[in-house]
Amino acid sequence: MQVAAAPLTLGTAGHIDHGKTALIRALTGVDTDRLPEERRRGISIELGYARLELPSGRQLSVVDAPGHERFVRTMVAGATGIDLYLMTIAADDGVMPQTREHAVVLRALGIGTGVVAVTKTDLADPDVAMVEAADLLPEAEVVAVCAKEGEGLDQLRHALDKAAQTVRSRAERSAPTRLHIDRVFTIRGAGTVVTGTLWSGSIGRGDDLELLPGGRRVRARGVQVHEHPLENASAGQRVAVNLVGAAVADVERGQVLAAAGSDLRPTYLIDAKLAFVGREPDHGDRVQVHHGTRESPARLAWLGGPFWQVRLEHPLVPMRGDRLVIRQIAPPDTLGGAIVLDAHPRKHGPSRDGLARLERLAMGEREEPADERLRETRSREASEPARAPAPKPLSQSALALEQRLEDAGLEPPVDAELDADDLAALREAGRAVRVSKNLHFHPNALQQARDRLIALANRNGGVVTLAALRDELGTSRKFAQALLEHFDSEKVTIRRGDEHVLRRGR
Ligand SMILES: Nc1nc2c(ncn2[C@@H]2O[C@H](COP(=O)(O)OP(=O)(O)OP(=O)(O)O)[C@@H](O)[C@H]2O)c(=O)[nH]1
Ligand SMILES: [Mg+2]
Repeated sequence: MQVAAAPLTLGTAGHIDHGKTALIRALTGVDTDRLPEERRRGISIELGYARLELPSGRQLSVVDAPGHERFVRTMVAGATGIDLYLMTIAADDGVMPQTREHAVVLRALGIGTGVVAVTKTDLADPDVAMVEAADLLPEAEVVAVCAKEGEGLDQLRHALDKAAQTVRSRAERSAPTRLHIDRVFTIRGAGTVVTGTLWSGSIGRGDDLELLPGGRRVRARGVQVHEHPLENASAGQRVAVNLVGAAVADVERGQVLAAAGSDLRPTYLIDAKLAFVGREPDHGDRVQVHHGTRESPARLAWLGGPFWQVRLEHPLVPMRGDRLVIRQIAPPDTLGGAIVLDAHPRKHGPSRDGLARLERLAMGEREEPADERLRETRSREASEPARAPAPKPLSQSALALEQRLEDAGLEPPVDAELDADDLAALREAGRAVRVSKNLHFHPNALQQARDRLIALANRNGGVVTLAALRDELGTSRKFAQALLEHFDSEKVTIRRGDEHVLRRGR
């Protein structure tokens, strides 16, 4: 008798045009390139979904990722929560940049089980690509296939079955319910539906749930897996949840759907153990951090050894033990990954005690709940953004104002032209920064100004003048003056007469 194997999710990976979508279609009959633009351009843009039945009877949820270098962030969002990978390498092309980058992403996410398909064997001899594949992903079985002629597909199915047997299903681990939302849409007569890979826990009809960040309470009106309604969906598969209590406009991709009243909270600070594939970043570097289907720019503050504090510009919703993917912003590239050790630390730098604690956490040591509560209080006192553990949803007018500030860049309107309440709400949410008595800047604009000021100073022996900064930013004297004073007060620079000197360590 066939015992239903626990659900697992398979994610594709591989360079653009290496045959991921064609292979999934050959295996499942589903064309995951469903957007008109995808069909016209012949490339995948969004994540695609299908169900795959293996020879053993095991069902896999499949997430088909795009390979284009501009869509690596989409691939990361798709790869989050998968249990095993299917990497494709075209026989006529071999290992290419996104083959490598996707391999780095999979490592960073801790996904160590999968199969490599060397594709398009009708076009070239697969031998070279098979050797390259074994080199890049030594743990994986390598199978030569031709999606066009159907060769190698049975062998690939068996290889996937074998790999799946070695993965422990998420449904067997006890962990709080978490689904990282990758799509939001409406179904006529049903209302708002969200989908995602259920990381952990289960979602059943009637469950009380919460959307984070924001904290909006919702209820599951219905649950489906691959278009089949279920009473209860367990972790490890693609799940669609029909929500009561939220309109489509209230939900966004990147939010986390969690059990109501869970311990999950948004955070702007994370202490983590980082691992890089190449050069280590410098203290203070700005990077892009991906967690679940969410991402944010962040500064990396070195804490000693492999430990860093990740200081985020937008909140993420991680738990201890979660994986982060760390990417370079320009030129975009994946630098490595991280394991979350403390999802709610206070803002701190390196210290002997701090380092010892992180080493203990990295070894898997548990902390007493009392210590955690103490730290939470301290973190709320010490860190500005952490003071608002669940940022209130901003009003439409505040969001419009944020857009206006962001669009205005380095020449924002004066406060007198703006709604004071909306401005205060944005300031509280960290989405507007008071720079002088009557000027607020968007944090992104401020970040850009800071980067350019530092670069300018570094080109000029560590010194900037008002005139030089004004020319560098292409803005007026008024704005450059306000920014310089702000950065003096932020201790980026220190004023010496008419010059502003970059502080050491910047
Ligand atoms: N000759 C031949 N062509 C193939 C084979 N598999 C895929 N192709 C072709 O290669 C092109 C790219 O295939 P896709 O499956 O779209 O590649 P992909 O990896 O999904 O591409 P992205 O999602 O954009 O990264 C298409 O024109 C396919 O028809 C194969 O086995 N043989
Ligand atoms: Mg594709």
